[in-house]
Amino acid sequence: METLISQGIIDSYFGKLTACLHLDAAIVGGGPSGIVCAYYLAKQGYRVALFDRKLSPGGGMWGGAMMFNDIVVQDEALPIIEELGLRHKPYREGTHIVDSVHATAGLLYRATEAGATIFNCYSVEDVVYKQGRVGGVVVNWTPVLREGLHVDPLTLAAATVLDATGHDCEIAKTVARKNGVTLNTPTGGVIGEMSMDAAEGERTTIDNTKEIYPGLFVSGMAANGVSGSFRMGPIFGGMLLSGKKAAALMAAAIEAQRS
Ligand code: 48F
Repeated sequence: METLISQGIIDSYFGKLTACLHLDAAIVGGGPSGIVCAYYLAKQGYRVALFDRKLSPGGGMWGGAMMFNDIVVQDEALPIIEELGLRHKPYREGTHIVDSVHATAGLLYRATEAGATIFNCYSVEDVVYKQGRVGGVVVNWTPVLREGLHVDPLTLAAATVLDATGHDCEIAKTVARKNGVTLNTPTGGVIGEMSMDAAEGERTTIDNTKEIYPGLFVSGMAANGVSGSFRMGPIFGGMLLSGKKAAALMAAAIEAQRS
């Protein structure tokens, strides 16, 4: 029995990993924008994997605000909340309250049910960069990086890569720093986020969701971070709408590469 259990996990896990060696979309970061993007792409039949460095993907959504585990979403994002089947209750002035644990678990469930594969405990430490295009992700175990062990990574190819790493915009920073390239941002580099303006931050998160370098897209707080826009705190409509917009942009880019 003991080795049967082990064999089952080994067979299944390496089958899953092998199936992800050539992806349509590699999503870096399992916060709300990344998970929603994974859901919409997987639902359309694209081969999608999401990588999160933590044991429990979900990013900044689990904890609500200061660990008060509720979040706020606005009317504009309600169609996504309803499509995903998340419970919500109306609040005031066009806003709604969603239990943050229910919402995060629900997003993860719906993305995987749609066909996205989630790899937890994976840190994306670099990208594949060829002929002026981002074409995959370079991954390693989070514990390897935390321990500072000198262990080489694995590489997975992807037609599109999403930086959904939140406030730190890690992938955009890595691409700019290592390759000396100009990004599609107001300065050509990663500007870094501004202080709190919830309404403006929500609006610009969606505007800033775009392809910032051939093959590399940004969503969520990373989108505002690269373009130097405001943070917004525990209101999540912009994150959900950003993930949906990223999925549409990436689907178009995948189709363009296929034709
Ligand atoms: O920050 P995060 O939740 O991303 P998001 O989708 O949402 C932002 C909101 O949660 C909130 C906010 C708006 O209301 O301001 O902060 O922009 O999640 C980012 C995820 O990326 C993972 C990290 O563990 C987190 O779960 N991550 C970051 N860098 C890497 C990574 C990396 N290099 N490799 C793998 N995962």
